[in-house]
Amino acid sequence: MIGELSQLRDLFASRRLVVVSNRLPYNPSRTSRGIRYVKGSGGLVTALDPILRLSNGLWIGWDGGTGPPIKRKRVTISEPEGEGSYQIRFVDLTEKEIGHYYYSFSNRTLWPLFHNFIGMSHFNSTHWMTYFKTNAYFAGTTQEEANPSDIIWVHDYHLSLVPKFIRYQNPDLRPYFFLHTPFPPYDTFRVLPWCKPILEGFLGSEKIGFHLKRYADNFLECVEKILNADVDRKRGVVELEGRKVKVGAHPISIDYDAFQDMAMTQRVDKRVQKHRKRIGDRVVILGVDRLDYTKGIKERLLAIERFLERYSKFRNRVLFIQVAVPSRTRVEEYRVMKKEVDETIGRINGRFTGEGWPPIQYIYRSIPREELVAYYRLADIALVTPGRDGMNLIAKEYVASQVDKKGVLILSEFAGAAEELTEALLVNPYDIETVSETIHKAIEMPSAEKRRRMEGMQDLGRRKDIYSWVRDFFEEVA
Ligand code: GDG
Repeated sequence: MIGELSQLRDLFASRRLVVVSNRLPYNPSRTSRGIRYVKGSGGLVTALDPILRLSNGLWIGWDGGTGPPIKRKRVTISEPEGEGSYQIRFVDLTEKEIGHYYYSFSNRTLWPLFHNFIGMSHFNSTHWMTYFKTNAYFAGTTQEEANPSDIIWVHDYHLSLVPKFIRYQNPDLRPYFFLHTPFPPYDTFRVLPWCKPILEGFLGSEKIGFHLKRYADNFLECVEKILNADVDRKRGVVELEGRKVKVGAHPISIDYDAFQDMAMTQRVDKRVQKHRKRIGDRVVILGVDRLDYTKGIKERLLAIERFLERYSKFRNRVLFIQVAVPSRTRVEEYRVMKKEVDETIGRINGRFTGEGWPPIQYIYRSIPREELVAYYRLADIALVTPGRDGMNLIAKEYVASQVDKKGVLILSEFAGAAEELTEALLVNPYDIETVSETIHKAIEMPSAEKRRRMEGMQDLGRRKDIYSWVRDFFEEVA
């Protein structure tokens, strides 16, 4: 990692990094001592925060609208001291923009479609128009702030039109783009009435990154068939209007050392011991997700129920801890799903509590990173079973935090992470019977096999961390 960091330092010391994403990495919050900026907890923030600091960079985005209104356009983030600083630039959104651009077109049209949940996609031209205009607004703000010598990196499906708008507004600016979700197959993507302008939006970039080759191939097929553009699928190059756009696979990762180091601290150790005292020698199975229908939480609960039905000797011998972080609570599908999850947990706990413990402990909130790592270290089994997931960082964080190498990762074959974490027990999350059998297999697995599998995944995690992800993505940039 040291080598990678110094290479990144060289690159970004001469060229400022400007990140553009829907959400800013820090959210304003009112305290008795005035407004404080609180760091978000997502994977992208953890990844890019140190890199923005070393490049004295700029992050452009929306503050999420939950904190106090901010009158200033820009704020410098300089805490913690001694770790460099960077600026954040606010993009203010109106209620209508938040409703149409964010909650509707981004999260009720593109999100389900990109995850292959076509039936859940809503197609509404008013929402599309606001998405279009809001993307133009993000691009305008970027154009106001950036110089041709900057490296501009636009992120995710919310901002798919931004690269084209930036280039249109100022041809000297050369944006890069990364998509954090899957990119669906041609037959799914072509259902979108605005599939053409979305592809053209992506192609305003110098380079487009996806987690997997499969997603990049899907994209290239769509470009070829929908835009009739010149595509070299083997080299991953699109030729358009006399320009070449590179398209490639760059699986995102985590700050592996940071997770491992935290897992080894005394504070985490104490937390683990405290939990163990409470739980005794029960087998701990862990799920951690944003509460999202793509994450397969309902099916996972059914697999736990089936496991308890089939293997009665394990009743009162296992505890399933599900951490669910509230997400997109204004969207109807998310509210419906929350109700279903609540009811399913109630039913299973009612059915199997008997004289012993409720088998499911449900934590519906975001927990501090240290507590999360303690759960990762504690868990005998991590059940990471999304119905579809671009990558899934929880799987990688669990592996990094398993310093005792006693745990088993059960991973959905539909998570991008399954392509790298091949020593996990891979399952089809919709096959409830097999998932319940796999839980049993994980419990019975000999310690030597657990260790061997975990070490294999840890080797990979150490070699391919978040710093190598950024370095590889910008490999060709001088
Ligand atoms: C999108 C793609 C892709 C979660 N709960 C807590 C918490 N987290 C942090 C985890 C992790 C992140 O949130 C979740 O990352 P995922 O990758 O699992 O999922 P998405 O949010 O859907 O992310 C996904 C990712 O982008 C990156 O490209 O992998 O496929 O959908 O980092 O640590 N953090 C804290 N408390 C929690 O309760 N502190």
